[in-house]
This record gives sequence, structure tokens and C-alpha cells, in this order.
Amino acid sequence: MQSKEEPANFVSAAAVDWREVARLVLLSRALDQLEEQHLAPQGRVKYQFSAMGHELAQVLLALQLDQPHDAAAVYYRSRPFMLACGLTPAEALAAGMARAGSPSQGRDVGVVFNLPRRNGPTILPSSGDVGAQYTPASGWAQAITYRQSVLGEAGWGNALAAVLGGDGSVAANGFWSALTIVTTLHLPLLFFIEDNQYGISVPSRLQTPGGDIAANLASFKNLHVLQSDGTDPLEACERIAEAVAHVRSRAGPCLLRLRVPRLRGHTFIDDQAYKTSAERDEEAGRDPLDRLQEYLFEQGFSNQAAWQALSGQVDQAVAGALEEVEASPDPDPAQATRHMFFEGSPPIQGGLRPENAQLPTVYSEPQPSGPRLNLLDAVRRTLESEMARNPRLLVFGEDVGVKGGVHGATQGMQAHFGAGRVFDTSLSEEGIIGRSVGLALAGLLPAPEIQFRKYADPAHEQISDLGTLRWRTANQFAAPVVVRIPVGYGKRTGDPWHSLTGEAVYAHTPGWRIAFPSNAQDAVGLLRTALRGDDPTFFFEHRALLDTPEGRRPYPGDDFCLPFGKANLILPGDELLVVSWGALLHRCLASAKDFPGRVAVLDLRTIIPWDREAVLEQVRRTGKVLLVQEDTITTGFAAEIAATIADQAFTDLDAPIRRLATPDVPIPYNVTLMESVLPSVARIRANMEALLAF
Ligand SMILES: Cc1ncc(C[n+]2csc(CCOP(=O)(O)OP(=O)(O)O)c2C)c(N)n1
Repeated sequence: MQSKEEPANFVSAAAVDWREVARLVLLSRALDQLEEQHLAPQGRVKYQFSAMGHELAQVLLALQLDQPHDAAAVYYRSRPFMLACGLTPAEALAAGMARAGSPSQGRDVGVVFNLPRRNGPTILPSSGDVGAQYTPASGWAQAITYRQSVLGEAGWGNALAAVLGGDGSVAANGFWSALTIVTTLHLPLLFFIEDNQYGISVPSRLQTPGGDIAANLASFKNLHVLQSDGTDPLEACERIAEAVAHVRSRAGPCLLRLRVPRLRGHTFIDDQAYKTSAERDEEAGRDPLDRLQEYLFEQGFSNQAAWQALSGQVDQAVAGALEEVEASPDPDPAQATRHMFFEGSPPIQGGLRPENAQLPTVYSEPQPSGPRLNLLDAVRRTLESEMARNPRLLVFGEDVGVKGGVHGATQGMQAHFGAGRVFDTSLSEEGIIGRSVGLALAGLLPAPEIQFRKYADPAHEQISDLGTLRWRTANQFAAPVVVRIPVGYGKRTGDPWHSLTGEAVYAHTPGWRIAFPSNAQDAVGLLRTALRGDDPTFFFEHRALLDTPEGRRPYPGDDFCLPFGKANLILPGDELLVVSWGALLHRCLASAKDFPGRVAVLDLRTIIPWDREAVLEQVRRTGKVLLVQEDTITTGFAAEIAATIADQAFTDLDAPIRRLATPDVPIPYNVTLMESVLPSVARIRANMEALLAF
């Protein structure tokens, strides 16, 4: 019963199903014991992360996350929470033992969880990277407010996002990035920090000054900060209820620090030699299971006989689950390469497809009309036309709102579509991409801008985790995000910070598609296809083409979509094939003019997927190939093309495969220096000449 002083959404201790709490804590304990006494020593579970000491607090939280659009981002010590959210004992064991039937179908470590909604919150696909759970959780929190206020969906009204993490994780970039996002935007996120005073062996005083993140954040603006003993049933229950009520009632984000013991090593193989025996004894004396039992007996919710009976039922359930998992097969090896990209069947959660909100992609001929547009204007017009048709599309990034982007790609869009849909972000690329993951998982379509390719570096953890998200969850989740990035040297300028193309890094980051258009028409078609697609996509906008004549084309129409993986033979020729993309494509065309009819120029248009067939067909016809790339030479994308040609068309070659690229140096600031390292028209021409004469 709620008393008069209790805030809205407050769940009092009297309303808690303490028998269920006890069952879940006992279940978690029994699974840990089975693993540490049998399965890990036998090598049948390779990573055993005991949750002993953390169980009570996690279960109390999970049972309060009962609204249909609640979500939680968890970490590897969150199994008690998962059990309370509907993970079955058999799934838990199958996960650790890497059997079919685990939530990742044996693809991921057993404690790196994901779970589409059952009886609790949606569990966002978690990561093995400590701290990587925070910014996606902030994205879900932002999606809650977007779906409620921009899309007008009342059902999202009192939803919340929770993120679980340890005391070590509060030193990670993602924690601070998410904290900044949710406090500046007043978002419904609950930070649930389980402080067991250690990372692996590093004590919490080396993670945050004084070892107390809650004390340090006491004066952080817009953050409600709470502390609790995570082993005391009544106190933990009340503080958790207070934290949940605060966030649910839209009073802003909250951080709750729970002090818990870690009753075992970091993992099964950690002997805890860095703790004194007095310290270990002290921790053992704070076992939440003992305190729970004591509390339940005191309150008359249980007694010795009832406790024994419950414990027996739990042991039986675990034994039954083990039998079931032992009888289940290994996952099918034929499936191991599936689900890197969308294959036609929608995921359960994430992106627009589960709610049938996707716009159709129909490939057709361009319908050019009007004057020739800059590539930059073409991008803006495409974003605007898609925004007008798709209310789930959001555009954001640093300076993207009022200013309209440092390059001007989003000029006027905030005024037109409102600050809910087109907005400035805090200066954190990890925050931009990580929040995009959460937004996409919550059924929206984020199209963030990163100001320059080099400045995506801080986001790399989120980028690589997003690339594998569908695969890691065996297609249960997907998060299509379209990231626009201006890349490459500028019109008459370059430098180490603003001029990187760096496509090879992303081509080597599985799960991402990469568009790299050389003109405005292709930019429109590829961007629209990306925005109607199902996969994370990088859309590269070359700076030397943003407002120069080479890139200009008439607008091809509001329905024009261009397929990925279809190269464009811009110039036919019989004796030598030149393959390029982006701005250097135009240098290749200028060079080829001197050899009419002899040099073919193929614009790759997309790097992932790339058009192998078109390249091989032209190689077979001409017998010679020159690959021209702006990115640095070593392990650049041209090397991938060269390897494929050597493998598939070796006997068709009449000359060595040649690459032209920037040497392994950054782009220099001085223009003469810059031009000395970039493949120039003169160097391209000289190489064409040499190959034609070979
Ligand atoms: C980015 C990253 N760095 C390092 C690691 C290795 N690592 C795994 S767990 C861990 C300690 C994390 O401690 P804490 O956040 O306090 O959680 P706890 O294990 O105590 O529950 C470390 C260093 C990792 N997984 N990810």
C-alpha cells in the first residue's frame, strides 16, 4: 500500500513479492555454485563470472521494471537481473556452455546478454567492453521522450531506461558521455552502480577519487544521487523504489550506488590474492542471501521449513535445466556466418521493421530535374525529403541544430522539423554513436553527423560493437543507423585532422556498409537507400566535392534509390581498367582524357559491399588494372581489390596490378606538401601510360 508521503510510482517493501525475490536469489546462487563447483573446473563453462553478493539488489531492481517500454543495459555480472527478467535456467546454462538455445546461439560469451522483452524490460544487447553499455542506454532514454512527445505515443509515458555497471566502469568514457547526455537533456535514465570495491584487482579508490562515485557526483546538476547498502533487503528495496519512482515520474536521471560484496574472484580463475583474508571474511559476513533469509524470517514472510522447501525446488529446477542443456546440441556451424547483415527476416526488436514503419526501397532510373546541385545540397534535400516522409528519422550531431552543421548540410532543418528531430549534441562522438544505438533499438532511425572522419575515432568502441550487434544476438536485435561523415582533403586545403578518408578501417569493421559517392546524383540515391535500409551504414561525403563543379548533378527525384554494390562504368575503354571512388575518381577521369578509348574508369560508389563482378568483368576485358585510392596505401581498400583480382582473374592479366595511394603519412597542411602525397593527375597519367605500354 502506498502511503501519503510516498511519491508517484513508488513501490513499497510491502508490495514486493519477497518469496519471488528469494526464489530468484536462490536460483542465481545455485547456478553460480553449479558452475564454480562442476562446470568451470570441468572446462564446460569457459568464463564463470560469479554474481554472488550482487544478487539481491539486482533482483529487487528487475522486479520494478515492469512497464512495457522499460529497457535495461546490463553487464557481465548481471545474471541475477536477467533471471528476474525471464531468462530461464536452461538458457542461462546453455549460454555459459555455448549450446544451441542460448540467447546468442553460442556466438557470445554466456554472460554477455541480450533478451527481447518477456516479463520484464527489454535487455539491450550488451557488450564485453566495460562501460560500453552506458550510451546505448541513454539513447533508449532519449527514444522514450521522442516517442512520447514527438510521435505522441502515450504508452511510452512512464517508461524508463536503467543501466547496470560496476565501480570500475564509472571510469570509462561511456559512463561520462551518458551522464552528460541524460543530465543535459533531463532524460529518464537510472544509473545502477554495483560497487563491490574492485575492478578485477584494482580498488575503487583508483577508479574515482575516494572510491565513491555517488559522493563525487553529489552536486552534479540535474542528477538525483542515492546510496544504499545493497545487501540490506529493506534499505535496498526502499532506495531502489525511490530511484525508480524518481526516473519514472520524469524528475530526471538518477544514480544509485549500491555497496555490495564480491564474494568470489572476478572470474573463476581469479584467486583474489590481492585481498587480505580479513577483507574476505568481512565480505563473507555481508552475504545478501543470509540477510534476506533473516529479513524474511523476521517479517514472517518465511520460516525454516518454507525456505528449505523453496531451496529444494530451485535445486531441482537447476538440475532439470542442466539435464536439458546437456541433451541439446552444439549450434549449427552452417549458421556461424549468418546475420552480419539483414537477410530478409526482421529482428524481434530494433529498427523500423518490427513495427512495419520502413519505407520501401525501389530502384529506378533517375528523373533529373532543375539545376545542377552541389553534393552538399543534394544531401540536405535527401535528408529533408526522407524526414518529411518518415517521422521516426532523427538528424543530430555537433552544431547540426541551429547552425545547420559546420559544413551546412542541415541548414534550416531544425527550423523546419523542430528541435526534437534535428538537434545539437554534446561534444562526444561515443555519445553520438552510442545514443544512436539505443535510439535505433527503440524503433527509431538515427542519422547522426560526425564532423570529420578523424573525429569518429573516439566512437570506435560503439562503432565496432554496433557492427556485430545483429550477429551477436542471432538476429533477435538490429540497430540500423546511418552515419554521415565528411571525409578527405578539402578544395584547396588539407591537414592531419580534417582530411582523412580512412575507409579501410571501417571496411575492416564487420557489419557496416559504406557508401562513398563521387557526385550529387549518386549521393542522393545511396543516402536514400541507406535511410530505407536495415544495416548500419557509413555515408562518406567528400569535402573536395561538397561544393565543386565535379560533384554537381541535377536532383534525381524524391524516390530515387541506388543499390549498394553496383559500380558505375563512367568511361569505357579497351586496354586498361582504372578503379577509384570519391574525389580521386575525377582525377582519374581527367588523366584518362589523354588516352581516348583505351582507358576504362569504374566508380566503385560503395566500398561495402563492393562490386566484384564489375571489376572482374572489366579486368578480364582489358587485362590491366590501376587502383587509385586516397587512403594510405598499407592495407588500404585497393589491396583488397588487388587480392581479389589476383585470386579470380590471374590468367586474364597482362600486367602487374598497380596501386596508387597516399603513402603512409597523414595529409599535410601545406598545399604543396599535400599535393605531393595525394595521387595527382600527373602521377595517375604517368601510371596509365606505363601500364598501357607494359
Ligand atoms: C574496455 C574494457 N577494458 C578492459 C576490460 C577487461 N575487464 C573486464 S571486467 C574489468 C573490471 C570491471 O570492474 P567493475 O566495473 O568494477 O565491475 P565488476 O567486475 O567489479 O562487477 C576489466 C578491467 C574490458 N572488458 N573492457
